[in-house]
Amino acid sequence: MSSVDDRRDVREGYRNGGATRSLNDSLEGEIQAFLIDEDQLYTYDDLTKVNPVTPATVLKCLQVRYSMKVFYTHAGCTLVALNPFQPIPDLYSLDVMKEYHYAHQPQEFKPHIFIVAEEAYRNVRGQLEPVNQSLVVSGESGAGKTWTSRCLMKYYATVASVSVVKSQDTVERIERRVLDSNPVMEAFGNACTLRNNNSSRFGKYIQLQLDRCQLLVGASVQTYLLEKTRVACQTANERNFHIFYQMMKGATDEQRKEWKMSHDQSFVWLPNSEKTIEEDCFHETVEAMVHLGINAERQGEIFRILAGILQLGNVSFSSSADESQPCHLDAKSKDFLQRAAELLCVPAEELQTCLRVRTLKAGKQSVLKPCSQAECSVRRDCLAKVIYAQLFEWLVTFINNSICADKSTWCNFIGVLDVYGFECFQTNNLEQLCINYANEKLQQHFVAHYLRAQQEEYVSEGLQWSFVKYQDNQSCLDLLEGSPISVFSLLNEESRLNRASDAKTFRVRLEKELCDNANISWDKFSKVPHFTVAHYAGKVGYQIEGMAEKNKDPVPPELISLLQKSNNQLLHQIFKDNETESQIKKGPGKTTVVSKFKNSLETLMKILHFTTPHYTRCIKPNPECKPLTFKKEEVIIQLEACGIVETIHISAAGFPIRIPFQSFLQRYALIAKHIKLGGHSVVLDLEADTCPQRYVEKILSVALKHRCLSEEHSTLVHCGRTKVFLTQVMLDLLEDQRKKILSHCAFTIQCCWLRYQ
Ligand code: AOV
Ligand code: MG
Repeated sequence: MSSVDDRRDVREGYRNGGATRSLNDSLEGEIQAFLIDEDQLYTYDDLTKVNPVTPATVLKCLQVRYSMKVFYTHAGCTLVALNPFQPIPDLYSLDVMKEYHYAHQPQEFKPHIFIVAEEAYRNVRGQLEPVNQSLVVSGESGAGKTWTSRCLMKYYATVASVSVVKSQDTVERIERRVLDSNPVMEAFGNACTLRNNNSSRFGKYIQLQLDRCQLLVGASVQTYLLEKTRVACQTANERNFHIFYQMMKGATDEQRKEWKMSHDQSFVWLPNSEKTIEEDCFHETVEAMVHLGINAERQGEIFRILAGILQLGNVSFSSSADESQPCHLDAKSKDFLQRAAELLCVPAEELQTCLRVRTLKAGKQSVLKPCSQAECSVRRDCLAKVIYAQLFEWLVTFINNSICADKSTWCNFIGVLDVYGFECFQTNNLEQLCINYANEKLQQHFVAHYLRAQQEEYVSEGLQWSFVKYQDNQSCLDLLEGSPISVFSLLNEESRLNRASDAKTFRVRLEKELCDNANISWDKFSKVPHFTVAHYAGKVGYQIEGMAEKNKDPVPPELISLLQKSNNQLLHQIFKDNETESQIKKGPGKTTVVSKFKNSLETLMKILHFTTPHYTRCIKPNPECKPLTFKKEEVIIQLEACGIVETIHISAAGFPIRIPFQSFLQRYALIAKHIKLGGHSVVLDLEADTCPQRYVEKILSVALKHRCLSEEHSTLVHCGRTKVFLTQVMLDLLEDQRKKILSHCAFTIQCCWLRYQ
């Protein structure tokens, strides 16, 4: 496994054309030049206020704030969240939630994830029409995405149900269920990795459904590609999914007996069980399952299936002397296999045969062929993976049925996206390729939605604007998913070929077909065939061996028919329709892992596109997950990778608020109308002139002339071709003026009315 230093070298090397940067040189120099008002640094709530904006100054500002235990900082339109790696008392308490929720201007409060939450909540109502919102939480593994997503969900579960109209009981149950979906999904879908003790091994987009009164009435979850390989194969120093350890540690004696899990029993698929982590809490998971409506009987079925998987992991095969005979099982393995069959409620004999003998179809005839030792192990692993993955899917469907509101009861949603973070290990395979591809897609969404769109709009609206350069990751995405030739298309082709995949030939093919793309490279002297992709967050080398097979993800039909015979009701139900499903889906290239993943991410991107996004960038301040430890080298890499400095530049120089001319006139024309010039009100003849831009300019110049706005303010607003571009300061000023005039009008009317009386 890679050491953290390995990883840093890889990533630094990438950004510096191969030379390892020393932070003590250039960067430190820049920081020194900036140290003048270090005392004040912690007060910069928004990095756009830091002057000058350079990677060094931004880094220093965050470091000082972190040392003062200030973990959130705005960076223009994004929020930067530094992981404290220790619980911070009262930071997320009910009182704090209320403070932000009831604030007139939450933005004036200290930066917090609740500002983002509240902004999205208020935005749902929209200025003209309600708009769905998406909260996109990104960052590398262990940066704090899942934690942040939980905070967001808790916030809405609290503030969106305070003024309850319906019976207290109904609402309490629904929020509770929505929140309870977290521990259950995390128990089954998270695991301890080298990067994070509670690493999400699946992606999740949860839509919180709001009714007309903006109350939380339900939710729906979409999950993305669970890393099911982990069930049967755990890399050194990593663990299997939490749920197995929770069972092992939390079971009662009776359950232990039922699940054939005695204290002294060790399981091959349960490595590092001596390590105790916070997430090992069986009781909490079971309680949450109960709240979600999973009854005791169903739970029993689930846990027996999981216990069966563990037994299966202890079965090992040894090759038989006679090749025409199936592999040999020693007495112990036979025992484990027997127990697995009992727990999975399938006939033991048939299980044995399925694992050791392949059925080849030749026309209408079937031929039985003994599997090699390696093939037997692959089939055993495959059985475990298919059971676990389908069980997870069943669980997600169950949760959705339990928390989803009827379509007629909700009208808008706030989506929270929490996917697995960027990963780079010493050995990376299809799992990492998919995870990093998902992160590339999100980065592209950010670049397209914010960096590029914002600048293009300035130009198209005719504003004076000097372009800020940013790292566009389109070419990396072209490399991975583009058409007609890309890593994915070649991989799919390789998976479709019905031959034992040859890693070396595949590598040569990649090299030949993709040599024009600068984002891919090869170390020709490396012993293991691999290719290296320059992702936006760093270079990652992917091992080719086994990739095409994993992408194909074949499940021997014998295994499915075996599971369909199970007397475990749940297992039977899960696999009942499996065959028909696979027949429907059949079609070239449609069923490979990357194709399915690509399609599901494309659907997600479409949803994100039609919502208003809010970005939170979680930063991991040190790779060891140590409390309150800030390592500049680690942070700077992440800041640069996600384009924080560019974001700040664009935000600082930009005008985040845009109001179409017509709306601007409707709202602010009264400012100019009510300014008295030489004792007379200014009359703006809005009907006579056809150019709305001129009216807007007139309003602004009148306001300026009459000192409602000062010269200095005039730089805070620009007229484009169709919209007025403003800074927040300018908007606040205009709103103040408007309010003053309206209250003055109200007062005048009241006086007139009294006089008239
Ligand atoms: P991730 O979701 O970004 O990684 P997590 O949200 O699981 O990372 O965070 C990792 C750990 O950091 C958590 O288990 C907490 O112990 C700690 N942590 C994060 N945020 C906070 C916070 N605001 N306050 C206190 N502790 C925090 V991955 O899922 O691996 O990409 O695939
Ligand atoms: Mg996570």
